[in-house]
Amino acid sequence: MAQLPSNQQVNQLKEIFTRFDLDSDGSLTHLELAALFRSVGLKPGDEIDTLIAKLDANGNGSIEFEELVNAIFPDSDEEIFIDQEQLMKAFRLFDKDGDGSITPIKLATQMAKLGHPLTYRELNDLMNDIDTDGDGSISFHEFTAVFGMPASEFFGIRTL
Ligand SMILES: [Ca+2]
Ligand SMILES: [Ca+2]
Ligand SMILES: [Ca+2]
Repeated sequence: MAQLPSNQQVNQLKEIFTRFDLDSDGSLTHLELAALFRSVGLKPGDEIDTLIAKLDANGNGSIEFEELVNAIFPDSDEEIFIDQEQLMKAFRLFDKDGDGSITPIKLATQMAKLGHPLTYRELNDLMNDIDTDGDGSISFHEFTAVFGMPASEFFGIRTL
């Protein structure tokens, strides 16, 4: 059985990825891959096209971090990507004004934008579930606790 990548391995890969993602758009293009090839002493050529064709799972012509990880650790699970950094990104998605808490209104607004409008009752239930200290808003800590569970899919966010 293949080993799942450790967080450290994923982080190392992320570092490499970030270094070569020259325009920081979250994907490696042909040009950026060529730079990566040169840095490890390989001559970029047709191999890059072959590589892209092989790794580009969603067919958009460039390599996203997930595609790179899936290629290097084929048995890795998506859940591995829900690390602190990504949780923070997801949190900020809801916390539009950046005050460090998600109020019911912010939650409802963003869920509607994501195509999952909530009824008043659903919103209430959700708040009750997540707002464990009962102060009426969701802190990052509370948010993290929920995303650590399979219920994360409830939000309709898998990889950001
Ligand atoms: Ca890029
Ligand atoms: Ca792609
Ligand atoms: Ca709270």
